[in-house]
Amino acid sequence: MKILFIIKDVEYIDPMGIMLLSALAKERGHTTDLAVLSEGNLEEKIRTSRPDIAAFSAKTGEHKYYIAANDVVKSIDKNIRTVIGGPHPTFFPDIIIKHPFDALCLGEGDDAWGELLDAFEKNEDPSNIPNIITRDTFTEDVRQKMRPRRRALDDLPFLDRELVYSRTRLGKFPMRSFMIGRGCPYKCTYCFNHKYNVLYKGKGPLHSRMSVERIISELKLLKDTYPTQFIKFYDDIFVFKDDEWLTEFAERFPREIGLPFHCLMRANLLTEPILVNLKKAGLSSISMSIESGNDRVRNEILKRNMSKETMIEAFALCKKYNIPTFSNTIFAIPSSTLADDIESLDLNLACHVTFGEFPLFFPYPKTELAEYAIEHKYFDGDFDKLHMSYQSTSPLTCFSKEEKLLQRNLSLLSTLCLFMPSLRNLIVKRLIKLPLTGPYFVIYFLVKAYTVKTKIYPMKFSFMDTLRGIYESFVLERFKHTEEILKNE
Ligand code: B12
Repeated sequence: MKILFIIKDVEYIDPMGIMLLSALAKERGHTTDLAVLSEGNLEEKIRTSRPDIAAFSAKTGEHKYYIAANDVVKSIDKNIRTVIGGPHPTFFPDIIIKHPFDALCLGEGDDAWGELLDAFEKNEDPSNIPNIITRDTFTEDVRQKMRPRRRALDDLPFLDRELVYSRTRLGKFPMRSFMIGRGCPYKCTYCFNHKYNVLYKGKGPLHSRMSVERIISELKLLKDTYPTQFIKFYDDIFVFKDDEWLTEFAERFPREIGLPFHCLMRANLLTEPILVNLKKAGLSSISMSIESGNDRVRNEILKRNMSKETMIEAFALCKKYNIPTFSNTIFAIPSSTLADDIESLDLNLACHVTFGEFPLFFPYPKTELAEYAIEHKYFDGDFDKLHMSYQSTSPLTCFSKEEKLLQRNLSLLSTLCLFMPSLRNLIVKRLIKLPLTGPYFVIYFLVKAYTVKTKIYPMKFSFMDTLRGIYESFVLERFKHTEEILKNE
């Protein structure tokens, strides 16, 4: 069969979900193709590609583009089977009741996807396949549909990067994304992981990862096939402890791959031996989230369970080893105030964070904090209204229009403040009050482009590629920071 993956757009991170699903489909002898909605030629693509199946992988916010694209597919040929999976439908399976998708995948799709393709090929009813639901078998209690978590990650095929690299600018972009494992045992209330763990309760370990051998074989092939200067490991937490796996990784990765990399860590897990091993392996920069500088908000509302001191020490350790840091901090959290957001900026300053982003809290389906926001009537539960990016305006009703302007301005200017800490008082006392969000966005963009390129993901580009990159990332960032107007609204 021919499968057409439909994605909204490409950013600078590889869409690993569809790359994996494409590889799995090819293993079964199917062919795959890609349509990118931002190119604006979906109808033509469907008519020329003539797929048997159209597949969508959806996060909350982008899901609405896929609902609209599904309508286009069905209007052209209702016999094309359409399937949707990913975090949004996993936690909002009702989407299959409201919209004409033929199947929906809950949670991991590695095995369910293959079985679904077999059923479609044989014209069989896929309803009984674990992790798959159809309109006829929709149930509120999706837990009973779940198969155990996949532990054997080494058996998964290498990502089909060609699907995306041959058709988009990612082919030439020399930073490649990779995930070595799955799962996170922490209970942060804004993140999908704690609910994923409830969905999979009793169905396998909370975290699994690939062997070093498996990682190195895939990255070797990747490096030999595509221009590659830098690896971004995108696991929520790259290492949990200083163990044999890490020793082997630190010894083999520089020898057999020899590329600088970035990974994500949790401050309370970062010890000196772990950092020394990561640096030996080629660590070039690291992400560690601060999320909130206020103890109540961080530990009671977000359930981060981490002290300020722990974070300051972890960032100081990175400074000691000369590793630039990237931090994420959430502003406009339910029950918080602007003073809390300023306290968060101050903790970033105390940590001497190299580059930071300060998105606004967005409720994601079924997460504890989204339920809290709905319960307190700060959010009406209509996820279709959400902007695709949490860097736009707070969707909560508990903040006034004036407060939202201050939050946005502080969010943009905090990135500048980390770059020039002496501006802190001017920003906090004066600049955030001015109606200059447009110019602040331009400043944010310039600081981000410079710091990310020189410190966080240092790579070499030709003059023309640098210009093109600046233009393309400006367009992407502008979209993330502005209110979107859907054509069909
Ligand atoms: C990499 C990543 C990104 C990349 C995405 C690149 C891309 N185009 O895919 C970037 C940085 C751009 C990104 C952006 C955002 N992200 Co993000 N991201 C991730 C991350 C870390 C890994 C996703 C991944 O590639 N996993 C590896 C692949 C193999 O797994 P997978 O995609 O989940 O796919 C598996 C299953 O889900 C399933 N499946 C998925 N799709 C489909 C489709 C079909 C047809 C089938 C059958 C099965 C199936 O099968 C796959 C194999 O098992 C996850 C966290 C995580 N640990 O998963 C967050 C995560 C997906 N992101 C999240 C969010 C919130 C965002 C943003 C909204 C944040 C923002 N900046 O505003 C944006 C949204 C942008 C957008 N395009 O919509 C949330 C989503 C929550 C939700 N309810 O949707 C997550 C879960 C993080 C979290 N902690 O909660 N993200």
